Amino acid sequence: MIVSGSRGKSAGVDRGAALLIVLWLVVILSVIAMHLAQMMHYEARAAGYYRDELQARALAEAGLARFMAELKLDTNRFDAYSEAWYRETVTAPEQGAFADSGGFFLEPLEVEQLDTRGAVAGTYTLRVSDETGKFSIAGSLSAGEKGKVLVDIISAAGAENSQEISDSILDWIDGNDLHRLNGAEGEDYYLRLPSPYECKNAALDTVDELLLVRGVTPELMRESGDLPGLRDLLTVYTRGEINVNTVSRELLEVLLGPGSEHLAGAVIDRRAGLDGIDGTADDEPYERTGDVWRTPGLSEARTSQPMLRQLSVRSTFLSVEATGAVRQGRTARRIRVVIAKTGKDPRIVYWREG
Ligand SMILES: [Ca+2]
Ligand SMILES: [Ca+2]
Ligand SMILES: [Ca+2]
Repeated sequence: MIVSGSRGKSAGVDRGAALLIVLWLVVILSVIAMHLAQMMHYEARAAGYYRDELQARALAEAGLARFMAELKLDTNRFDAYSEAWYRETVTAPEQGAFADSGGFFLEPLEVEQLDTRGAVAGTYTLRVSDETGKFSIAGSLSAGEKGKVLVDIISAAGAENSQEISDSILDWIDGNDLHRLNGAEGEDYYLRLPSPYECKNAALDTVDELLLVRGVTPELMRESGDLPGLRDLLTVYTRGEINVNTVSRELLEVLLGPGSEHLAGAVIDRRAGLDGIDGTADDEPYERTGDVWRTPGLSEARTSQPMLRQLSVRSTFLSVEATGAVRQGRTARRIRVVIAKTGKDPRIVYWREG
């Protein structure tokens, strides 16, 4: 009896221990299951983000492809924002735009892409600016002539030390180490900075490289209020030709010289048409360079302003920023390109994503 009694007791203890072990196992398995579920949730979310990014990028590429296709159809001998490659892809006239913008600030047109179920999957928007509407730092002018224009352009962008910045830019791109009166070279400036670097002494690859030059600030590079930024006024792509159909009022005034606001206004008013807006159906772009010189007062200005000889009616390089967006813009991808419009077919000469 005693034996069977102790047996019964020990069986009870065994059952208790087994129950405890089972309970612990349940707890441990639950923790593992919860952990796995959480990991799957995170992975599903990461896959979702990845899918959104791929979709957004594909939309940006689609917008770009659409633009290139329209550009290929352009076979006439002048270029303006009133042409199909701009109006059909970049801006809807009814969306309105600001006058005097030279086309740079037009409201972008959002093109909705429909997925197979008919729900809106995302949008792409394009912003285009004509590099031929800007002043070329790489142009073939003499350093003296270039410097004169640069001083005025940098002043137009709102800088007070424009002579110093202009000299420093010319020192940055010229091949020697002799600094101009207000300039800066490696030995006397850049190599003495807390984080020193060499003066490039070679041509610029992008306009943003100017941020390395003494005196050039991020504020000066971008437009603010009524002031244009150096990005809107300068280019490294063209050889100096300037398209009168896309040049901004600010740059045209610099090229025409002091007191030329009326003359610049006459040119811009004619090309923008009755509504005063570039890139709309009523525009009257200059189709031949000869037409430009028929503007009263412009031929006379040409003799005193040699820079005006660079005016043309064609675009040779265009910058395009294509943005694809999904989920009401929560995920967006941007592609920036520069397109050469010089040969038979347009071709991309610069590509940057991010
Ligand atoms: Ca054209
Ligand atoms: Ca130099
Ligand atoms: Ca117009």
